[in-house]
Amino acid sequence: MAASSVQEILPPSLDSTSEPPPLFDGTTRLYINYQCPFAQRVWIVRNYKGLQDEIKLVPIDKNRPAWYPEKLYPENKVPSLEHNGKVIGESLDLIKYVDTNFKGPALLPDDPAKQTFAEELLAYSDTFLKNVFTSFKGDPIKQAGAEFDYLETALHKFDDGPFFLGQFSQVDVAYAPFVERFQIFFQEQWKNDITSGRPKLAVWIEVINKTDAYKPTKGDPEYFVPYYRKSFL
Ligand SMILES: N[C@@H](CCC(=O)N[C@@H](CS)C(=O)NCC(=O)O)C(=O)O
Repeated sequence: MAASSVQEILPPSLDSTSEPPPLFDGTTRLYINYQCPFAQRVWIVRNYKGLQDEIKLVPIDKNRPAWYPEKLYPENKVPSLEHNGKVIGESLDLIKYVDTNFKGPALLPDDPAKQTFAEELLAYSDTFLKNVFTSFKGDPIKQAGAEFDYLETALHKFDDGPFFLGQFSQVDVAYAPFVERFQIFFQEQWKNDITSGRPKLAVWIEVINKTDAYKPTKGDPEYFVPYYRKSFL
């Protein structure tokens, strides 16, 4: 059984009234918010590599404690990682950082062709997000549909497994938290099944949903559906 499948009791979120943990005491801490898909990326990497003991999860509420930007991360965003006396942010950088600097199974294959494709897909993820979110105010089925087609095509590239590079990798981690939300939101808002006519995407979502490292990280539709309606429609 993979280390990532060990069930973890999730700590409660810290809010504006909470005292800070003993910052820079040598503990490695991953600051997240349970509903943040960017933070979710790094949380999945941590789980997949079996780093539950090495990287302590520190969830913080939307109602942020003042010490978070003041003493830790002036950008005041999540995720951030406190490691070796430094604080690092930005989820795509952190996916790579945690994969490279900690023990556990690698999330990038050795195959150079797969590595090149990984860079391409990781670099595209911001554009993917921007295009899907901006489509909400336009023609979402058509405009976001083109983005889901991009994923479908990418999933056809390697046939030695159901993931973007065949095996589970940094690329799946980067896209999964968002596709999870888009699938539910498109169904709720426009009665549109984003997997319809996209068989590879359908299977990918199915296997992602069964991945132990991912399961405990899933977002809550009760939170993001109204948030998307308010913010992007
Ligand atoms: N580009 C950043 C985005 C992170 C981000 O926007 N996080 C949100 C929560 S999901 C946040 O902390 N927002 C607070 C703010 O922007 O003040 C990343 O990839 O890590």
